[in-house]
Amino acid sequence: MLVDLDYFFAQCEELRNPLIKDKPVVVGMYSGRTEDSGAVSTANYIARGYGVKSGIPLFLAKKRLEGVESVFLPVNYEYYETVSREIMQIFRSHADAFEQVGIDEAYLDVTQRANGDFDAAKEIAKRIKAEVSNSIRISFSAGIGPNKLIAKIACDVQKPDGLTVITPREVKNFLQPLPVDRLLGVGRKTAAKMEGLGMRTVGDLAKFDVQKLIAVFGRNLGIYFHNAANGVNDEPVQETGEAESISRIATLKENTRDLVIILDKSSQLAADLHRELAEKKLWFRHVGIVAILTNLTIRSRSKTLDSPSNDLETINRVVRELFERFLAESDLDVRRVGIKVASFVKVERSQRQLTKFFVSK
Ligand code: DCP
Ligand code: CA
Ligand code: CA
Repeated sequence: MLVDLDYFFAQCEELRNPLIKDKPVVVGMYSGRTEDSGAVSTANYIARGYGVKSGIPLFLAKKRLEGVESVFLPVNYEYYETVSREIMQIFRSHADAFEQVGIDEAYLDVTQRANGDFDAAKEIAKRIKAEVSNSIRISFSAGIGPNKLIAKIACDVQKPDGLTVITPREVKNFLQPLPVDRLLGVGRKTAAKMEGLGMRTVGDLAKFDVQKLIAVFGRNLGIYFHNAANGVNDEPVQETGEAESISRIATLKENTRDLVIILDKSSQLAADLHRELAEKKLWFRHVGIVAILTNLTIRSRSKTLDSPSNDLETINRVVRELFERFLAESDLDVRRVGIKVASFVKVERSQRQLTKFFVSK
């Protein structure tokens, strides 16, 4: 089963302010340069009715909603993560194996508890829907299929609050008419290439000679495309662990090479990032920076610490060191700055390690 929370960021905003529910709600990533610069993160379904969707510029969204009483809000990622964490806990409790993908999506292996029966799996989905709706008041869509690939595509069939089941017998008819780009891994370029070879639908791809596919796309991709088009996919639902890194990024008010301005922004990011570290009780061994330059190239630098740390001063000190070195090596202005910490150690463990370290010395 693949579950995907409906219009997630916007639904979270409706959750904490139900009064906005009847209006178009647009959540935007404001770049901070001018009042309306930035892009739409997501929008509720009322706003989508006016052609507002993820990725379009905010000024365009404003234009499409001209004269309509609507609500524009900035992204509040931390809040959405709290909501997501609570829901994911519920999802996890209903699965034999659980794999979260991104903030609003997860795969649930329910094979065992449904006894391999698709009607039983559908009942499980209904129970989860009721529980999430009663306790958190958030809706989601679910797709159920014989494997992850089918579940994911099935989930997109009906939204919001959808529930679509594709049994093994239905797989072929379900996939055949879909355009090739509905398969994970088929982007615009690949789709164009396939179209050039006479494949427009997944059915066309399924019938296409696998050796020819391999000749065009290479062995791994060729076989993957062939299998996917035939509904064959045996990737297991993989239990997900802790995040591997935590990062923050922001746009500077102006393009600059001024260390003071850059450090001013990065220390704000560091403070915010450090709050998350403290909350998750994580120690880190790795600090990094990224700089996105005026020509939009991305540069990064990082440093591994001698011993794990959990303090804000360390982050700021290393970030300063890295930016000083970076600016000495590059002569372009910086447009966006980001910081990252990684190689985590859980606090309980690192304290024990540190204690051991002191005792043995
Ligand atoms: N998101 C974003 N920018 C994008 C796409 C998505 O910031 N270009 C964020 C906002 C979304 C969240 O990720 O709420 C989840 O993305 P989805 O693609 O699942 O889209 P939604 O949940 O918003 O809508 P849907 O109901 O179609 O799932
Ligand atoms: Ca979603
Ligand atoms: Ca999603």
